[in-house]
Amino acid sequence: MSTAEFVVVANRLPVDRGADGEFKHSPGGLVAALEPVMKRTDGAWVGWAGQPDLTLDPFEFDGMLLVPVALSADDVELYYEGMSNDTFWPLYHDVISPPRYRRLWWETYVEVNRRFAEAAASVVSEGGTVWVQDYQLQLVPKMLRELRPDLTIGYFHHIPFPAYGLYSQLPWRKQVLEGLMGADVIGFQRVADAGNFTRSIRRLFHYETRASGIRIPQEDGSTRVALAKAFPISIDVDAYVELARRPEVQARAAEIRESLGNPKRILLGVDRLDYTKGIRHRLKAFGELLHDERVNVEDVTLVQVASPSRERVEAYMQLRDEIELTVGRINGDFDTMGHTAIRYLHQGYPREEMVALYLAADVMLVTALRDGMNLVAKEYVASRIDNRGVLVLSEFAGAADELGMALRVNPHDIGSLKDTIERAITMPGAEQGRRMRSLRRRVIENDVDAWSRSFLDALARVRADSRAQGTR
Ligand code: GDG
Repeated sequence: MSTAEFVVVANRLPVDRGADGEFKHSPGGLVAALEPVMKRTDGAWVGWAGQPDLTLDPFEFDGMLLVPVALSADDVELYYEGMSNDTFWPLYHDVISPPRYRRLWWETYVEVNRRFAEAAASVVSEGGTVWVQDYQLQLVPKMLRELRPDLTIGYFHHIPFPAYGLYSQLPWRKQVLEGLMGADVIGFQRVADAGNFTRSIRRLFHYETRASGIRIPQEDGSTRVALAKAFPISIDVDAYVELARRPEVQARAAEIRESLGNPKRILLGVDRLDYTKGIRHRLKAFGELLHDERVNVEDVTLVQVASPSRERVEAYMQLRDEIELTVGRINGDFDTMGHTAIRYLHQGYPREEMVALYLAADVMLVTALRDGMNLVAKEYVASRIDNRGVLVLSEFAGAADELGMALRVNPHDIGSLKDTIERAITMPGAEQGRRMRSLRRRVIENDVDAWSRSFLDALARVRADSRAQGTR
């Protein structure tokens, strides 16, 4: 097999396999983020093709070498739905839903991580660079370093890293930290996440941690330095601006408003249907505003896109039932023949439609209870080329660190959430413009290309330093 100097390892390959067996680009943000680097470097991407029990040879796709890792139906259930989505996901999102700790899930997680590490080791060239993505693969950095000490290894954590008081619940807390410390650079969304991580290292390993890095003692008596730092992820701003400028997308935005009965204000929520996103809190606040007659169904409509997600995990099935019960009750109480309170859509849409929705929405509601970054907030801002619209943004989303001119809110405080939504609905155009211009500057300066460049520059620096010190 041919080898590559730069390799990305992620749970999923950047493609979806259609019913006809043909591969198409999958629309995810990570693909957009890494595509430019992949093309520059003739890179390879190691990941699962998305279907259980499918064994495929490596193949070329759009200038990248794709290296599929096979997962059995049992692996999907135990490593992916179990350990990743029912243990790490709730634990790392501050136990909003109770994490489940199952030894069999953990054993499969270790096994599958080893498979990813071996696949990466087999494809990366001597002295090459591997960039591991996210919580499904936390053991890969260490496994890879053991297999290939010549490599430079980066890891990026897309979700929050919790405080030690919560993290310490994890029965395998030391193994996971050891896995991550196998990387030269461990990237997080927020400064607070990097801080939680290094505090856990100090508590469990007593290693010295400084701004310049964690000092990890090696068996031969030397010290290896690993950098843990925040690199807030972003979006392909130009792609959203380009879509927002298209006349047909703007026409579609007008059509959406029309089909909702031209309400004075449209509120919008766009989330994977996930308990971390605060959809229930948002619905509760909106329902109470209608009940209190602070908003009127003739004037204001909430559009909630809740794209289907992790539908085989119990907590997600329950959440869907609760949300749909709430939406049904609110609509039953307040709808008129011509106007609906909530237009609820449990569907996924093409990106053009998402941008049309962003353009149609006067107020974007991002009320996550915990979120690594939240790209929807940035996509809304990027799409508002008219410098209008109001972003209501939870302080528990990583995006809140950068987007200071949003209306920031604590979604647990329903009273204040209601006040903030009302303030957004009634905000004068001049104030909207002032805030949106400032938000747009932030998002434009810090797009996804800047994100990947800053991470890879940091990785290159650590590599140069460790070579200079002869630790590699
Ligand atoms: C994880 C972290 C972090 C959603 N519905 C549709 C659709 N989407 C797109 C959005 C956005 C993406 O999915 C969701 O990204 P988020 O950042 O909001 O959330 P997660 O999926 O939870 O992502 C998160 C992220 O990783 C990156 O590091 O920000 O904190 O949890 O791009 O637009 N896209 C289309 N149709 C839909 O129906 N086309």
